Amino acid sequence: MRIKDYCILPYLSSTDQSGFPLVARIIQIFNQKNITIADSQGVIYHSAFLSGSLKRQATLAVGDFVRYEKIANSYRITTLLNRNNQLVKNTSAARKSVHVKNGIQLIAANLTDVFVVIACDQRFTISLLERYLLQFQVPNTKLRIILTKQDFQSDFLKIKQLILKSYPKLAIFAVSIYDQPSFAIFKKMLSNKSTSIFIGASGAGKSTIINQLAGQTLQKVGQVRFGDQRGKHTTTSARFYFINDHFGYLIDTPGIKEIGLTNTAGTDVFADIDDLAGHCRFKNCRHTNEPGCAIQAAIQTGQLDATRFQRYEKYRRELDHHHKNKQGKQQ
Ligand SMILES: Nc1nc2c(ncn2[C@@H]2O[C@H](COP(=O)(O)OP(=O)(O)O)[C@@H](O)[C@H]2O)c(=O)[nH]1
Ligand SMILES: [Mg+2]
Ligand SMILES: [Zn+2]
Repeated sequence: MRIKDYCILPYLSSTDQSGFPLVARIIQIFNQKNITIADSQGVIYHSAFLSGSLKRQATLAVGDFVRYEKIANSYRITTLLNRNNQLVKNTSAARKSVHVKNGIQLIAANLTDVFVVIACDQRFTISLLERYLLQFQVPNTKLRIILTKQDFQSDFLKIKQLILKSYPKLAIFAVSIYDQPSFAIFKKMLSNKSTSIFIGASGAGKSTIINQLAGQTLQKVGQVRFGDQRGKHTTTSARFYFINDHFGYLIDTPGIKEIGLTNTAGTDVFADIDDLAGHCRFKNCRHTNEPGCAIQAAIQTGQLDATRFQRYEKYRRELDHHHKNKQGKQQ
């Protein structure tokens, strides 16, 4: 059987850092002095802490690769290694913690798969979906939409129709606890190389999915999932799980309330609109009533939905506002 290496070994060989044996992965963060890390042999160390300079310089997250050293009976994290990617969200600028800096909350790093979990019994809007797609499509990951509670049949059909109307090419997967085989879709999507994150509102069914995946294999191989044994039922910070090689590493997260946009690089949600804008007669077209505006023309012919374009403009203003604020703070 393969050892649980927390994807440290492939990371080291891809970044040519094999000369540094004391590399670990962050698997849970309670605070700066209480961080759980795992090494490439699968050994877990509790209560690791950040070095003074790391405390000042960096925000850290679950999934980060770090260097550490042993000090007496403790482990000091000394260096944050380069990230392949990171998943972040906007948060109150007043907050400060090991995950938060300048109003940006770091949720997790070094991911391969992002699962946006949306429940059919909760309020759904296309704008909510678009925010997920814009904010959480991070580089080098695959983003997928999971509709949970498919047993709420009429809501499920309504939501699915709504999504496909605006985004006919989007892959949507549906699960229900009353339909055990529905969870088999994850077997095809996950692998022993994956580090997957589940994000969505509180009550969306994120923890249920992870429990379902664990349940199936727990019965078969009797493996126990790890984590602190304090028996908290609700997830208060992002948390790593290993169930078996099939599923790689899974990260459960607390419920997201609002998705403020900070960064939409790498997303193609509005590629069609960007493309149209490139065909306007004037480079600085504001797409209102300028002659030769390709966007207004597309709205006239019904090719582009006017309300979708309004939302696009709203997201753009929000992003501009965020970047201006951020620049202001850095000066
Ligand atoms: N009807 C129904 N309820 C579900 C389903 N999946 C989860 N739930 C329920 O939804 C509630 C929230 O689930 P949970 O996994 O804790 O959500 P989380 O906050 O996203 O982790 C729990 O009471 C679950 O039993 C489902 O497929 N159908
Ligand atoms: Mg949960
Ligand atoms: Zn235009």
